[in-house]
Amino acid sequence: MKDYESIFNNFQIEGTFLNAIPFGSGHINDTILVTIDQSEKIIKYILRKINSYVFKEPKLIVENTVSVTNHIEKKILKSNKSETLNRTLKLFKTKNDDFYFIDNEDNYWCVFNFIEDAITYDNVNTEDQAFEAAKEYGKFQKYLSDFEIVKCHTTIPDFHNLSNRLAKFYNLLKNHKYKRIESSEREIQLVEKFRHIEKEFLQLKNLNIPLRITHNDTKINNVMLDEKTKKGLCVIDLDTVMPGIILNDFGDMVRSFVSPTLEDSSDYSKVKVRLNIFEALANGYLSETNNILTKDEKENLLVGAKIIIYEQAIRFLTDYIEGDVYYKINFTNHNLVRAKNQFALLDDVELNLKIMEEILKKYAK
Ligand code: GN1
Ligand code: MG
Repeated sequence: MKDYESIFNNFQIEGTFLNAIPFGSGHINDTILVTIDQSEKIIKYILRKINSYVFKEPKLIVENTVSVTNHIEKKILKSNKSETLNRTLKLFKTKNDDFYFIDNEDNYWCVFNFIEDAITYDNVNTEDQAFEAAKEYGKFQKYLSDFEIVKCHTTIPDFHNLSNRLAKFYNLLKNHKYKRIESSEREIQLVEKFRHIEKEFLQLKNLNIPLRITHNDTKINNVMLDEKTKKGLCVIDLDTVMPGIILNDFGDMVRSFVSPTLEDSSDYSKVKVRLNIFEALANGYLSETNNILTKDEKENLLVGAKIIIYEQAIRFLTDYIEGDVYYKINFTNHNLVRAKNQFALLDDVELNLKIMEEILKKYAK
């Protein structure tokens, strides 16, 4: 185990270190909850190690996070909601005045404030949760709608480029060193079955779908709600904030909100679209963004959902075949289970597409 205390001591934070425990359910970075005694006051912080296999230039992630959190802070100050300022994300500096510390193994570490009296869910249970979480992502998009794209780095090129993901996947299948290809036969057929989604992805180029600053990981557990009021509080996990299209953010919300199951549940028959949850999501998100989205964006939000779910299935399957090099796993076939789950969800989205489109039209005006 890392010596979290000595890493944490590099930051400009007073007090006595009490303890550090792993926190949250991210698949990529390590997140640690640190507790400090500051003159008899117990204060918590989030210590985060950036995964340098995934993020080739961690410094750029930190730069993006600093500029995005500063931009949001200014917006909050302007909107006279300064009481919520201490409940949005903020990075702390090191004693060298940097926003990151590099350890002797070249790992990058950051420290954030811990947001008190807030909750995240791994699963949506109620329509209100879906509404509030989606509204918060909508607000995030609104805050960033005037952020200059050129000032935001693309930290993972082609992150949501479906064609690239497919090309990598089919390349992998040509390589006989991967023994897991044999145990993935059914899922490989499923990649083929949904291949029509790539056509829809490619057609987006011809539409008025502008590049914006997007979150790119709008899962239900990346948004915090106020523990008491249950209202949206703030969007977290800003590592993948970069130029992208809004369809991906809408898509990842659909992917992680609508099913009653977790993304790694092997109870595939229970993986379903809950239409009432979808409606609450659409209502919440569009209540903030309806005025800023183009007609083409609004008309293709569900294409975004199909693309993201399909892409995620391919990514999990790719990682399974490659031998679990990307996502953290808790058991041997974890990535295969995740892929199967996402294919089941994609099936149900396609089945419900017409009715989801009708619902969406009520809010995307
Ligand atoms: C990863 O680490 P986490 O859980 O925030 C992944 C996302 C996936 C997600 C699937 C940088 O996010 O793209 O959608 O897992 N992040 C990266 O749950 O690849
Ligand atoms: Mg993430």
